[in-house]
Amino acid sequence: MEHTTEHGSLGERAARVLDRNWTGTSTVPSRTLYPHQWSWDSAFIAIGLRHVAPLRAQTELETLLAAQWGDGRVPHIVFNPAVPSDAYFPGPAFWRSATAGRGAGAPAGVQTSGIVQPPVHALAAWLVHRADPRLSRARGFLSRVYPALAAWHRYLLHRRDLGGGGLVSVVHPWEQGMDNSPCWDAPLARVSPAPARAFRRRDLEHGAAGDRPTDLDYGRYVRLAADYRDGGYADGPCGRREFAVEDPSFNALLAASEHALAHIARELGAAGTARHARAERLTAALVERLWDPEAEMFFCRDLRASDSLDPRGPDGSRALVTEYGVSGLIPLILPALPREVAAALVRTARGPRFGLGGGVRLAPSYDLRGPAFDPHRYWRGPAWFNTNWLLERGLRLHGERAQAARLRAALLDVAAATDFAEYVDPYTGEGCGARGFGWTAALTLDLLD
Ligand code: 9YW
Repeated sequence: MEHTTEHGSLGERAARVLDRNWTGTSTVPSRTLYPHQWSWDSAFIAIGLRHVAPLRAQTELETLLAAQWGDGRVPHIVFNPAVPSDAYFPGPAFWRSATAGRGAGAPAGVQTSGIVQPPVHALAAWLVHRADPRLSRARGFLSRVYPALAAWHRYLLHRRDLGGGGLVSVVHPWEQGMDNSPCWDAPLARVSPAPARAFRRRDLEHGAAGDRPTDLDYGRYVRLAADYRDGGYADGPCGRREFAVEDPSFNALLAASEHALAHIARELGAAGTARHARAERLTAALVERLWDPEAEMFFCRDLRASDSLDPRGPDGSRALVTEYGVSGLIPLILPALPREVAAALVRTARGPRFGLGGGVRLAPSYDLRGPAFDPHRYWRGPAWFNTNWLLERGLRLHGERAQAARLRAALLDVAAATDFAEYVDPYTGEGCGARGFGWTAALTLDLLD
């Protein structure tokens, strides 16, 4: 399809979205729904911005990392002080980073949330550097971000290996980024929701209720976040969580970013070998702990479910949440994935649950045949651009060129037709949620390159 209209080429339109969403130091995901800086959004946005504004791409990541906490965590939201503090819930008054996060080293000069999001940043930093190495070297970009990225990974690997098996756990569904995925239904069912009168949702003023998480889910999100905050955002032995899940996508992105950190280290004159080895260990741990060879899928591991089970006994596998979320396909981005695992994952992606072999425009966020599938409700079915961009990369990496080319073409068509929607109906490509969405525009630019 020709991507030029009377409004300019698709690339120009995408660049205009990023211009409109730029605040001067970072890019908002959406002017209406999400008016602050979000962590993994910024990484994807930088990956696209590098093609049209490399300096802004570097600044995007530097702004985020300037809000890093003393313990190494990179917060999932950095609040823009110019935006009214009640524009988004939960806002700065809920998280109270400067006071509640003091023990964990929250910065004093900026307000942030206290949870994290997937570590796509080292991968983004490496790709941003490669887009304009001369500018990057002149500004000392990599040497400035490297220590922060290394501390971020250290935090995850040392403070968040709650299962002791070499993988990171998320302690809130928002940390993994796919907020209301059916993968969280079982682990969340144990959490008693905060009463509806205790908070006011602002998202429903900007998005259709049928496209958003339910009130019951929101009550549970608020409860979990408030408990974490009230415990001083502590992750140590005394910070035992009600919700702790090892997620395939989060850990795969960490491994991919660890490979990227190895490249960065080499560029800076150090050996990257130890980092590559760590990325390979993470890949091996993913396969050992989350891969189900019969199902040909990676699943989440619910650590609290395994508490009551003997992990060595036959029931240990019950701790796997056998819901087919798109998260379970994302390890395809890993170069060290065993060949038979990669081949099986491609079969699953092309099969009836995700439909890439035929039947959908883009891969859904959840099993087309699953009982909880809903083509419009956020992460319970709709297709998202960041996950499909990752799948396109994974397919290419593992030699599935024709499948990757089809997916790339579909992504560009759907982005163009929906004015860069936040997410879409996987069957029809009909746009849902916000328009002019940051990572949709950015990843379009990246695919056009
Ligand atoms: C919310 C900003 C964020 C994304 C998440 C997505 C959503 C925030 O928006 O969460 O209020 O639900 O689920 O992945 O980073 O785009």
